Amino acid sequence: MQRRLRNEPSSLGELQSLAETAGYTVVAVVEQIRKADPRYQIGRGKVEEVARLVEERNAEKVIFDNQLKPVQAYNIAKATSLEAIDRFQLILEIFSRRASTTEAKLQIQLARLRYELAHAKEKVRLAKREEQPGFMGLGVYEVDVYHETVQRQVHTIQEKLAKIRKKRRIHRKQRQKLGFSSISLAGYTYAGKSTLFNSLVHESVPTGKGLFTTLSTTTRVVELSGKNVLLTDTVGFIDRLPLTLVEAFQSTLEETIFSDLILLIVDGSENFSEIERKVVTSLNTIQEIGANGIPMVTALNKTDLLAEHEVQRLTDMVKNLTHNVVPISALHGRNVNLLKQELVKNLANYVRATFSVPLSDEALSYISWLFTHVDVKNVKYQNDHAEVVFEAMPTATEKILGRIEQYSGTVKEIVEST
Ligand SMILES: Nc1nc2c(ncn2[C@@H]2O[C@H](COP(=O)(O)OP(=O)(O)OP(=O)(O)O)[C@@H](O)[C@H]2O)c(=O)[nH]1
Ligand SMILES: [Mg+2]
Repeated sequence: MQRRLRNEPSSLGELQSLAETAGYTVVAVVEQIRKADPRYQIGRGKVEEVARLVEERNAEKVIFDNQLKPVQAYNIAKATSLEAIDRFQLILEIFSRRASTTEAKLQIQLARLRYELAHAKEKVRLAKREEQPGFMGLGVYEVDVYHETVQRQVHTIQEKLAKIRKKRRIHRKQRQKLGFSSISLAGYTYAGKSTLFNSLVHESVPTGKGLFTTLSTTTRVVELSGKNVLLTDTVGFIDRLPLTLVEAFQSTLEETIFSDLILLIVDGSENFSEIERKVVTSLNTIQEIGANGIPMVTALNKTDLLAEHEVQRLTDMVKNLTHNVVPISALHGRNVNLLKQELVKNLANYVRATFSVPLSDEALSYISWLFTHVDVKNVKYQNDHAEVVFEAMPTATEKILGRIEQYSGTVKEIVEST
């Protein structure tokens, strides 16, 4: 069910995919063009029509594309004898069904509780009137007690998440120390991120079971022109995701925030207005999570579904929306090598640095540490000095050379490595 203004686009197609992904069979699709009604979201007459349809088709739930206020959900439940949920609750249902890692489960619980918290008082108040589907059992609570109960649960989950996040941060630091550069896949849900990930790292993370197949991150090493790079697959974006959910996924999305390059995947098999909407949503989400400013390469995916001349035309059109566009087919491996070249080109280059350091116990043990952590190219020992040549990412190089200066060493040369 969607209510919209005449100049607003229909999003019933996406709502239907979401509903099917959540395991529902869609028995009727209803649309109304009018202003929002405070009591029902849709008009009073439309509610009666929906109630008749519910009866006729044996429906089990009413799903709204529009956001429902508790009072609207309550009134619709009363009129149809069914629970009414909105798009956000539907997405939460999908996430809950699919979450497999502890972190993903906690993040979804957090999003659910925050949503609950925002509506708790009003929901309990309504449930005290007369219980309706979706409001069951709430009537026994005192308004403030329920609110506090939910708040306490939120705190507990936040604490658990903080622990997991700390671990993740330590891992990321370790990888940075190793001088690896990192690439994060990003893009609208169902664009083909996991398919591309699998093809680049020769793995088999799950793909394509409806929307939001991926909810946790996977990181693997991939070789690009002889360099080892870390590639991360992560959760997809979607239009109009409330900030509570984005925030709940903050730590999963942190992989994107801290990467050296973002590989944006765009589904090229849809019509251009859909492509544009999804690119814009993706770019906005990237900005929202604080990952703007990171170099970006765009893979225009699923070009196997297009005619050759369409591919070129579409590539040019997408170039107006985003950067460094390469048409590919992740499923058939088409142009994947070209994409790899584009990635290497846009990745901050490794630098080759040479330093000289007086031999001391500390310096020697640091040099041996370097051997296990970065690509050491050469070490020459001369009387009381060692001269070392190594390659690493610019940030790691900076840290290493800072350390060398503490051991009274000197930097001899830094060049971009080839
Ligand atoms: N024809 C075609 N289909 C593709 C291509 N790449 C991916 N797909 C299909 O698109 C669907 C979604 O692919 P996924 O890799 O799961 O997409 P995703 O971006 O990881 O999706 P989420 O994890 O849900 O965000 C699957 O059915 C894939 O088989 C392609 O190049 N061509
Ligand atoms: Mg995926």
